[in-house]
Parts: sequence; C-alpha cells; structure tokens
Amino acid sequence: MALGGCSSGSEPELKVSGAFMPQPATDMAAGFLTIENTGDSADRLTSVTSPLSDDVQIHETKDQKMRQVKSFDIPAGGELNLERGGSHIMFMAIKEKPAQGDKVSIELRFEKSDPVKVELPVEAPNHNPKKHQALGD
Ligand SMILES: [Cu+2]
Repeated sequence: MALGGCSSGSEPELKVSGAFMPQPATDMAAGFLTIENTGDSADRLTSVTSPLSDDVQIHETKDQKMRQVKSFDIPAGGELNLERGGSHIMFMAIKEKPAQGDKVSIELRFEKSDPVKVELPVEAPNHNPKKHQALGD
C-alpha cells in the first residue's frame, strides 16, 4: 500500500495488525484485527469479503448480543479494535472449516482508502491475545 507516497493532504493512512480467526466450531466464524489510522482524515470500514463465505458481515456487541452494522469508524489518529467480546468480522455459512494453522484471506473495504488484503492465521478456539485474565473457560 505504498501508492501515493508523496501525498500530504488529508487522507487516512491505515495499518492492519494482530489479525486472527479462532478455529470455528460451527459453520460461522469470527475474525479479529486492529486497524490503525495514522493519517489525518477519518475513514470507515464498510465491508469485508472472503473466499470462505459469501456473506461476511461486520458486527458489534452490545449487552452481550451481537448485531450487524453498516460500517465502523476509524478515527484520524486513532484505531478500530475488533476484539473478542466486542466488534468483530462475522463469516456466515462458511464453505469449509479452517483448522488451526490455516490461513484465511479477506479483503477489507473502506469508504476512502483502497481495499486491503489480509491473511488471518487460524488460532486455537479460545485464543485471545488481548485478554489478561487468570481464568479461562
Ligand atoms: Cu457476530
């Protein structure tokens, strides 16, 4: 994504990190990642596509219930965190069940920025890099 390297106008500058998918147990799967915006203009994540599913949605979690949303804000100088227990990417009716160690390709689409391709490594079902609790379940 090094195109337009000489631009200095107000544009979002996105960087994706920490992407993963917990190994799915059903025909639905979730994806998590962080999108950092180091630019000086806000952007929005508007959709996600993947060969794994023809129906990839973006969900937020409110009161322990998830619901589909149209987009997520990525504030200028801020970040969008998709993490367990919060907002996430949801793959409905997946065509096959990836196993730990596999990689799932996705493409993130934005309101302003060019689409970004990301590989989600498939991790253990309970994998949670951001959780610092002594007890798992
Ligand atoms: Cu969901």
